[in-house]
Amino acid sequence: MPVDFSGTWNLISNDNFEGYMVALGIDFATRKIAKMLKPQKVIKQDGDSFYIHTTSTFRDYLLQFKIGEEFEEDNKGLDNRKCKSLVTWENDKLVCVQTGEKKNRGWTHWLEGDDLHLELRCENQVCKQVFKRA
Ligand code: VLZ
Repeated sequence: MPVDFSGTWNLISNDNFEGYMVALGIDFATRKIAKMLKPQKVIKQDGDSFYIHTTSTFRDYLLQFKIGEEFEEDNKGLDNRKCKSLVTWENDKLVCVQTGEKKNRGWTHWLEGDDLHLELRCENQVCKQVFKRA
């Protein structure tokens, strides 16, 4: 049985989101707003199908994908750069590689105790987020 990420999750810590946003080329004004946000994630996991909806008072981002199937990601409302994304299992971690203009772009989700962890990567920047069940 694979890990089940399903649920509603609230952000409790957000380390170096600023560096990650700078690496993505997010402008100053947007960064000032975005770093104050406490986003919530709603994850629905059904076999190999995932729905990850990140919501905040400022912007929302919806991602839907199947494990092992590459898809076009538009990053709408984030940096708006299109990339080819592929999500796979690496043991109990969900690993996304986002191939495009930005080097070393991707993210990893995993569970640790009752917490949901997320590492966001772009170029030489790593943002580390932790979420608790709502
Ligand atoms: O998460 O890629 O769970 O997409 C932040 C919205 C969304 C706030 C960050 C507005 C998306 C920010 C992070 C304005 C610049 C992400 C994946 C893994 C799913």
